[in-house]
Amino acid sequence: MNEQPKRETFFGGCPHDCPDTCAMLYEVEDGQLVDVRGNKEHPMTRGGLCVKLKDFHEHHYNPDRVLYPLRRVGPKGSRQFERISWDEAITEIHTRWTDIIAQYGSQAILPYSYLGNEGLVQGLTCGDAFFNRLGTTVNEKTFCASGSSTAWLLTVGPTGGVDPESFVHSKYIVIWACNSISTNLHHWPFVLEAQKKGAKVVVIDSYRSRTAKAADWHIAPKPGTDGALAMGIIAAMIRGGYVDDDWVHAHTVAIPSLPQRALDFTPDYVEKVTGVSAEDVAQFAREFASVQPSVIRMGVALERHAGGGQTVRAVCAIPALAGSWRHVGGGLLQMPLWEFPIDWAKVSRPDYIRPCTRVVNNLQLGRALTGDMRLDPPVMGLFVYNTNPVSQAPESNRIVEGLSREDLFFVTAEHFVTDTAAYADIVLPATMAGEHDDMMFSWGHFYLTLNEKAIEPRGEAKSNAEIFRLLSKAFGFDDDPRFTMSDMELAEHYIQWDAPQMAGVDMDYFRRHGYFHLAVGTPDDRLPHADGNFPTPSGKVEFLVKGATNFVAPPFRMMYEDKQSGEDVDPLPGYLPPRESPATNRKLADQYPLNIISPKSHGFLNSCYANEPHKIRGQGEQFVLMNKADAKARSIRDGDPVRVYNDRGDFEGLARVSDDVNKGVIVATLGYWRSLNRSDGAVNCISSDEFASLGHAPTFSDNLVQVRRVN
Ligand SMILES: Nc1nc2c(c(=O)[nH]1)N[C@H]1C(S)=C(S)[C@@H](COP(=O)(O)OP(=O)(O)OC[C@H]3O[C@@H](n4cnc5c(=O)[nH]c(N)nc54)[C@H](O)[C@@H]3O)O[C@H]1N2
Ligand SMILES: Nc1nc2c(c(=O)[nH]1)N[C@H]1C(S)=C(S)[C@@H](COP(=O)(O)OP(=O)(O)OC[C@H]3O[C@@H](n4cnc5c(=O)[nH]c(N)nc54)[C@H](O)[C@@H]3O)O[C@H]1N2
Ligand code: SF4
Ligand SMILES: [Mo]
Repeated sequence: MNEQPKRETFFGGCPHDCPDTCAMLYEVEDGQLVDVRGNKEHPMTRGGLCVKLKDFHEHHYNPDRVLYPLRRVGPKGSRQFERISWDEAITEIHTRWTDIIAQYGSQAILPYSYLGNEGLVQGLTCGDAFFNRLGTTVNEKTFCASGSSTAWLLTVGPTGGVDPESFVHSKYIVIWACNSISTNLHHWPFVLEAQKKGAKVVVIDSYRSRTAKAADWHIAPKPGTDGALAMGIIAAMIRGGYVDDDWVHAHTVAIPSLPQRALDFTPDYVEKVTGVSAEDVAQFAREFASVQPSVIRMGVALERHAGGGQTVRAVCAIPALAGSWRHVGGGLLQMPLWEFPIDWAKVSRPDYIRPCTRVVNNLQLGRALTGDMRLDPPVMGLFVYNTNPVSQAPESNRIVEGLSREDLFFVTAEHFVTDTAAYADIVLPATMAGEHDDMMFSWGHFYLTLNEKAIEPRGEAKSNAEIFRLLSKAFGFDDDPRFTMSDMELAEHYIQWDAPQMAGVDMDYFRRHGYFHLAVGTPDDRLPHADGNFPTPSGKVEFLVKGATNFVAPPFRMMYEDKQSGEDVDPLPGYLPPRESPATNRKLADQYPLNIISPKSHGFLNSCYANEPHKIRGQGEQFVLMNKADAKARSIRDGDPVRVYNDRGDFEGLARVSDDVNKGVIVATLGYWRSLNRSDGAVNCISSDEFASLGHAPTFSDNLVQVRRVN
């Protein structure tokens, strides 16, 4: 008689660096993952997964996965590896690092990670405690949102802002530099519901994205000029008499200095800088103030130019001036992250950092490895996990040059031999989400989500946390119980269970329900700042901050030194122009006249899935979106192969000629693997590793290039 296969269901949370953090269910039959679906009961993510994750169970069985520890046998980058055992791998890492420490000191080792896995246990900072104890260089992790977070903390403090689910109550919704339909899909139904009830949806984006196409009104400022636009809106609100004076006087700091500065932003000047007409600016100011509740959802892309932080501060002023915080569904949504009661110090253990330890930022890996940073000691050992810098970090040609160094001992933990892992001396096989335990916070909603191990790891894959347990044991760190806790124990250890946001729930609650909406008010009644109560020093919105120095917000930098860079912050919000634009760098623009923006691909999650043929088919080959006039001037027709280049590098793609983008701007989306593109290049070959003004944020929208047809 045939026995029915045993079917079990486990709770999951999408592991990706995506604001949605979908609640999932793993379906397991006879130890095999047979399906992964969205959890229909989850109020925000409602049971649908995106195109990237719709076959997530099959992703676990991808035949290209790294399943065993590998040692390089060919030249760096040749992708020639031999299988070795875990014992051999850990012994070799221990021996090589011990030698490096003896010869150069422990700071010659550089850990390098990001949010490729977003879990508390397996994510961003899961190796920090180990590396801090070892005494390595500290890795500052500011790929994303550190500039806007710094601006946010300075202006409104660590508040979670508006609940994304409260948007159903909004009457005027502004989505600013965010392509929700691709990048924040599960927020979109809430926007649509409001729209159906009569709300106006405005998208402010430098090109006509999918989301801009679905909006009632698309405003298209030139890349990196949003600060001027925001200041222009503030000025128009003041000129038009639309400011909610009572609320502003009670709950903000800076009147009258802000109006004084704003009024310098004359309608003509703003129109000239941003390309947005003075009438549109005035209309926006009037509508945003008068149609309440009005709300702004800020996208990460707002920070990606020289003046990114200042831009975010200026945008933060708009709902305050309009009195939007008075209403449920009014105010600002940046990252709900700040409400999560997580003890980040327990995660990354800054107490182990030795005084005067140096810091290397993620965005400047190429400089660090090639010697341009003049590091003493040089980086001799590199450990990369949860990130794919050759694809995702700027100046990627310099990174490849650095990773090719014969004297660099490079270890990575990965799912695939990515364009970064191709250069590794040792590749360690990492588990996928269905194969390990974790707890997911979210930067797009207020739910904590449990991720249960549903199946045994394939091959010999181990979770990141397990890899760091093995390394801790090799280095004799297991005297600290933190280094021997299981993955689930770590999850429990990191949460501040007695915080009011947890409302008395415990781990058992998660085992029964899978997720929990933090006790921060419900979407129908959350009204955090109707009466001020901002978690700033004054308790008010701080348009004016005196004596602040530039800093990087935790968790991007784990409280190492709060105020490290020392430059003073401009006390008022304002407009700091892009470094690379025809208006600000004429000489560079003569050679490279086009501003490129490189937003997220609809069909990839950063560089994940960009190696799967069916996902590449869905997303389409690397394209370069350009305006008809720009194409014509270069004899480029739709579909032609083109090369995009500047002094930093080049890449090729197929031209897509369209009115969706204005003259002078081109768009090429991110994630494509350069090894799979038509030339050995992708967008980050041309992007700059200079920081933005606040929070050491990247400047991916602040790059000039030229384009020509490839024959
Ligand atoms: N499908 C998909 N979803 C993702 C990701 C992915 O790779 N793929 N990645 C995840 C991650 S890590 C993040 S951070 C989020 C990011 O999600 P978003 O915040 O939506 O970021 P982007 O898609 O990079 O850019 C959003 C929009 O900003 C526009 N933009 C760029 N520069 C400017 C500018 O200077 N001014 C204005 N007004 N608009 C500008 C772009 O044209 C783009 O349409 O998405 C997450 N979700
Ligand atoms: N030009 C340009 N560049 C950008 C951006 C842009 O808009 N434009 N966006 C920036 C932003 S917002 C971000 S967040 C970064 C993202 O950059 P990355 O964090 O580098 O993003 P991913 O491509 O997702 O890389 C994650 C890697 O980690 C691996 N991984 C996933 N889970 C695990 C795990 O559990 N263990 C281990 N060991 N490995 C795992 C995956 O296989 C993948 O190779 O890119 C930045 N780069
Ligand atoms: S990538 Fe984002 S939208 Fe897709 S399943 Fe994961 S959390 Fe949901
Ligand atoms: Mo990101």
